[in-house]
Amino acid sequence: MKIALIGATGMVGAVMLRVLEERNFPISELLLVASEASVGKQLTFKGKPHTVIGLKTAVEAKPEIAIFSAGGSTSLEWAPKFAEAGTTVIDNSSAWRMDPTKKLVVPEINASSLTAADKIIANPNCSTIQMVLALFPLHKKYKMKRVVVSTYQSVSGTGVKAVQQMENEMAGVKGEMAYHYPIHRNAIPHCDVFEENGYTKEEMKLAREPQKILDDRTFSVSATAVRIPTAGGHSESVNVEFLNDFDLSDVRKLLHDTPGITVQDNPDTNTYPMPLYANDKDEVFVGRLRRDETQPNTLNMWIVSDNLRKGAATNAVQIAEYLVAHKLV
Ligand code: 2RA
Repeated sequence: MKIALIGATGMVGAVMLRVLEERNFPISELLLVASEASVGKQLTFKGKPHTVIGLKTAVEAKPEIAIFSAGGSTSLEWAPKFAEAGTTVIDNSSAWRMDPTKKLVVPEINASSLTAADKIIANPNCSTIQMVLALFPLHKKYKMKRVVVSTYQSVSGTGVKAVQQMENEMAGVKGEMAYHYPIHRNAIPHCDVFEENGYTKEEMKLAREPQKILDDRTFSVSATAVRIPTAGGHSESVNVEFLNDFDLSDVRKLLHDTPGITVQDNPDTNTYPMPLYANDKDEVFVGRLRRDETQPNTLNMWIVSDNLRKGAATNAVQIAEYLVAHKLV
């Protein structure tokens, strides 16, 4: 399989390379692609040096699959060019997610909707993936009516500059600011940019993407996204009201039996998910399961996952694995 990695020099690109190697993805030729400024750089994959190439060269090489982690504008311009050349694109940006002609895929939920005709496939937003995977089995059985989610998002979701700002501030060193405010010892209720309605783009991704992934517009999501000084992953406090009542032990079993989910939930032993321990793992960790005693049919849960892995790189590679396994490329 000839595969191109667009954005190979970025944070998600680096994790993508690790995941491809860990999962022994069947690669006959790997094209590492980045902006013109990075062309010629050497990156290592499976112990071998690879020279970074430009987008035009990569399109002409006609890879079977191109995984993009290079921002929305690059995806909007170049994904159609790869698709026209016969390449199947898996895109990590928000560019194609809400396009009605493109699939938005979490493999454990809706990979079966994919066909060979899907030449541009969107990877959902990291905070969406972990939430919707945990809600999926419960929605199937109890039917969601309304979700209220508050996120506690790692600086790694913003990128290298934000991680560096946090580390500089922790060390008492002045440096470039990724955020308007200090992040060390702070919580910033502002992820991405504000929209007209007073919500941020991050919050509207959480409000809009789950309905497309679950193919169900009968439930609604209200979100507050907050940036906190962690490095290991995103955490989410989710309050979900169902149309039907549920049994807590059945909720636990449904989650336990869902591929990709690990339940960590025992107050007696202080067992619950935390980003420090989710870091560099592929699972979505769920805990703090408890009935909301203030209203019927409503559950509280705590969801944690590494936003660079299942939230981005691993989900994209799993889509690629599905395409190969089902001979769709
Ligand atoms: C964030 N989900 O965490 C967004 C993009 N990675 O900033």
